[in-house]
Amino acid sequence: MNCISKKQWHRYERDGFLKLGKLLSDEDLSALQEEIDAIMIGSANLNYDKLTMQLDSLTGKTKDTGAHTHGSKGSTLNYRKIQQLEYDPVFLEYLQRPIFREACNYIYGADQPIAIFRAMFMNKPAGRGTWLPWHQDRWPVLDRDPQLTIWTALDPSTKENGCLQIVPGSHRKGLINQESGAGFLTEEQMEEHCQPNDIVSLEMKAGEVTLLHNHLLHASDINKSSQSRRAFSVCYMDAATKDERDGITYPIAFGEGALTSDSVLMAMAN
Ligand SMILES: O=C(O)CCC(=O)C(=O)O
Repeated sequence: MNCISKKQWHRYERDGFLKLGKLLSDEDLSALQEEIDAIMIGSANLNYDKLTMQLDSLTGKTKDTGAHTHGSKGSTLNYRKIQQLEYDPVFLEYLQRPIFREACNYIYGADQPIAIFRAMFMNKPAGRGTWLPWHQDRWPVLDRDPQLTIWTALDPSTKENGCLQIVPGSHRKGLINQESGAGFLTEEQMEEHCQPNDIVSLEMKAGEVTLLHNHLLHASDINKSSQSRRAFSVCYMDAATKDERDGITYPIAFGEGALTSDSVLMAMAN
């Protein structure tokens, strides 16, 4: 039985996003919150060299964020971004939920092998955070564009603490910054495509999940509140996607060779 109806998919195709509501029980939400805090503090049972971790900026400006490289940058909750979270058994189990397989089946075709382009924690620490400019999720190193990101609020996500801002329907414009091939817009393109009347603040309760088309224009502000804005976002792609850089392959979420908690524990030990 499918969890996502045809009517919902119709809305997704029209708007470029679809709120699925609260998929995490309070217990499961606490488990993810505790795990990410343990990772930041340095007490998680992990090989930190498998993760890439970036500290938040002190100024709210992207240019002032720390290096986004492998390994811990110290025991603090002031991280901006942590990637390769598929190598954490708690996050792996979550991102392999059947409803996410169902979404991938719809987008990429039934039972198509699916890779994880990015399993990412994105944080706006209380009273801090960094402005993320308007962009589409697109990477010129890939031979085709991934289509689907699934974004889970680990805290209430509000205008005050830097929730996602989106331009509904903008995915239908295709790639806007053709010249650079990257997803970030120029000043002129922002002026043209992101007028205040076009923008919707995607507020969500903790534990709520939203599907995002990767070409949907989105941005997020700094956090002006005392509530952190933690989120987990996973970009799922067709496993046949090739990265033009030498030696870069992506782990499998669904299909033959998919990561398991055992394979992750082994990878962590090496
Ligand atoms: O969480 C955010 O503020 C933005 C995340 C984002 O750009 C993404 O998931 O692609």
